[in-house]
Amino acid sequence: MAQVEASYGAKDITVLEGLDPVRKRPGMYIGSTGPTGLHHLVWEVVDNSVDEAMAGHATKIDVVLTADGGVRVSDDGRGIPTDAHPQYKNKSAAEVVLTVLHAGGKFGGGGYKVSGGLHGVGISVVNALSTRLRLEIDRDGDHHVIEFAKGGKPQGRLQVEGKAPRGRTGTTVTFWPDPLIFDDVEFRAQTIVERLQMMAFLNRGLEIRFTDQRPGHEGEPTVFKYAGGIEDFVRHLNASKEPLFKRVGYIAATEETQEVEIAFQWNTGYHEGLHSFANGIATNEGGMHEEGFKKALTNAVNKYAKAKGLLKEGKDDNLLGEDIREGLTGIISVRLQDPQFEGQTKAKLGNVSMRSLVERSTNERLGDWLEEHPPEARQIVQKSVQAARARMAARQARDATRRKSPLEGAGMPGKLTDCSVRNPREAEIFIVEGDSAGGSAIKARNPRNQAILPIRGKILNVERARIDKMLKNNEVEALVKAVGAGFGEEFDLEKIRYHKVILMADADVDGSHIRTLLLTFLFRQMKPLVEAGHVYIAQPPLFSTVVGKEKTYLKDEAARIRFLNEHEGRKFEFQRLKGLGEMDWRELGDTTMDPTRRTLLQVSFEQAAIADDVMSILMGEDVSVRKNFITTNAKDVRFLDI
Ligand code: 0RA
Repeated sequence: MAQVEASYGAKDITVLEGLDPVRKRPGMYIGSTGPTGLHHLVWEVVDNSVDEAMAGHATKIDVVLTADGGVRVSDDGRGIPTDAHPQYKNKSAAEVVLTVLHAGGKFGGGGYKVSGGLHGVGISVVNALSTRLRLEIDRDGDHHVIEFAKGGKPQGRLQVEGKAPRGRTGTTVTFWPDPLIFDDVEFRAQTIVERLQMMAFLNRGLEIRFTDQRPGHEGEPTVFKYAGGIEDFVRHLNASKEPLFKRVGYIAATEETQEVEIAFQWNTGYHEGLHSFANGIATNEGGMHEEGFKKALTNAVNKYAKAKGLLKEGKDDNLLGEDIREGLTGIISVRLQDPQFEGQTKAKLGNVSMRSLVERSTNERLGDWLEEHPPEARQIVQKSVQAARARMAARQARDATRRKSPLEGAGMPGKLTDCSVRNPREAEIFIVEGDSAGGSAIKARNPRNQAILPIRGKILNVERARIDKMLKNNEVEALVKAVGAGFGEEFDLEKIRYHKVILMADADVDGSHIRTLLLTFLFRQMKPLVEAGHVYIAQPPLFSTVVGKEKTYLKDEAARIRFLNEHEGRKFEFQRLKGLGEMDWRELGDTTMDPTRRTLLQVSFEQAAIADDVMSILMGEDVSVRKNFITTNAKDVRFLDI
């Protein structure tokens, strides 16, 4: 074979071992035999085609969930080599790739510059775990086909079955996962679509098409193709937010066998949204590429701000990385030979050489970018300065609170009517909307173990408010002090003064609003409290009616209907209770507070996780996104409105 640079054939495919172990211990190869492992098969096959695209030989990948439960992945690359393999005299290289563990271009020398790596267990693993696999290769003008039965047993040899369509080269793999191996062989279209979209973003210009042909799921093909690559990715991530400026920044650098590409844009929010990838694999634990970027970002922005006199001396002399990254949406994508994935979930890039490449190139190019885009640069600095000031103010506020109440139980807010019991396990606190309801609750409570904290009117919008502003709010400050365990990163679950924190508000719109705000605050600032199941929602009854001379309360519509059934033939007038204020204190105690008669709704962490998202949209600044969300997700939001 001629030694040209891209020459790569059967001889390069090295062989390590046979297929049997895969069926014996599937988990060792694909992680699990649950849904994650099942989808792993798809990633494995798609990754091979993406590698071919990354090497510059394929432009399109087509993924189909077939009507008969299979997955078909085709590409328009060079096609897996069909010539004889030197180590396996009468087998084609394609057969070897499909039947020998760890055989494939990735293990040879001159094949691809870079490859997925993490998922690179080889298509042979997919073959081993399928009941049937069909490989079709268009190459040298011929259409080659080979089929494998259960466990990857070849059914005959790779054969030419007619001509390839004119000029076409490429590989098509269709496989049917083995139901004896997997708990369930049903693929989830959304999981696949999301990942394909991510791959399309990370591989600028690559067209990835997905079609679901399963009965009952049939749909139009979804096509992902991004001429803007990771810049489009950033736009996509910021689409539901308000960008600080229109332009998406982009820097790229290549050095020998490694390259980096970064896209970034700030939004007006406060969350950091930095996502990094190595060879197209998400590195959720960060690593050297992220470290290099963060260091250089901090350095470049500080340098620019100082050079332009945008930092007031003495007041804000240094912006911290966290200040600068507030509201930053960024994608860091690196490609390198031999990526080292480390960390708990093998999602942290360990290659040290990446840190210096990313740091050097970011320092240089981000510096240039800031110089070339003065309005954007100024906005970035201004936002960072605000974040730095908020950070310092929050610290001062925290220190002040600590000085005032160094010991637990000391310095309780004036509005709190505390209980007498000292054991937090027995103690509960009702956060009550409105002073009048607060008054009733104080009368109705058991003073031994029930504390009351009235909260008045609208507390502020927690999602939009910064920590320093939030703490200055009297209602929030009272809540933090009463619970007694701090907030934010310093929240200490061990110190909570009540094991039940019960939100009690009206069943109307205002009540729902205050409940949502309080939940947002608790989710964001006292997460462990929610996680441990200490947060509850009181359920005041919705209806009352009179039977004889006695007033009866009914929890909800279902209870009202049950009541009517039980009193068949009689007529009742129901009063719809709007406010806690409409009940006298005895009624409030009997229906809503007395532990032997009330129903409390425990806020679960799953709800919390959803609510966290839900609320950032509900409370966020983008009205259209919010409206759209409420109309399309009314179901999920409902639980906040109990
Ligand atoms: C080994 C060598 C060559 C290509 C491939 C593997 C290859 C594998 C897959 C898997 C899915 N699609 C693929 N496309 C290509 C290079 C062959 C040459 O030098 O022409």
